[in-house]
Amino acid sequence: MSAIEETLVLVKPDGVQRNLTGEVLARIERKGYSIVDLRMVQAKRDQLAAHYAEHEGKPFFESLIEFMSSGPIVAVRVAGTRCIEGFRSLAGTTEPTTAAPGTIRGDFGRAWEDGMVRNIVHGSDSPESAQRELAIWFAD
Ligand code: RTP
Ligand code: MG
Repeated sequence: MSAIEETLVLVKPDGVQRNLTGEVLARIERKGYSIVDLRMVQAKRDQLAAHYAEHEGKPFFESLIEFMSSGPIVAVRVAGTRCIEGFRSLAGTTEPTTAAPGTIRGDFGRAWEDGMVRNIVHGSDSPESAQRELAIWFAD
């Protein structure tokens, strides 16, 4: 039997700015996962650097941090059996142009002229990532 997991979902600045927060939350709830906690925050650089530590040094790292600081984000603590993998499936693949229709990124994301990947949501990719990331965004 699989244990109930928790995962971190972020509605990124593009998702908040386009009024897609409710859409993302509705999809989480319709899937059958629980929203356990939720907050809107203006991300600080040190939080983003910690959150995206695995990407430090990559060509897109600085622009990613800048994008993620460009407006408020919504951090969501989500619970459910196998919800880490389940939310990644709801989100779709990283690149929104080719993300499958029916997924959040496939339905609402697209390419932008500046080449920046704006893909509406983040979801933790493993139990270890989930615990590490939840501690960053729900620190107090
Ligand atoms: P996330 O962590 O945000 O849920 O996305 P992901 O697992 O699907 O993708 P990941 O490889 O972890 O990349 C993190 C975020 O960095 C931006 N990115 N830009 N080549 C690029 O310009 C590029 N590659 C990644 C995206 O915002 C991606 O979601
Ligand atoms: Mg990732």
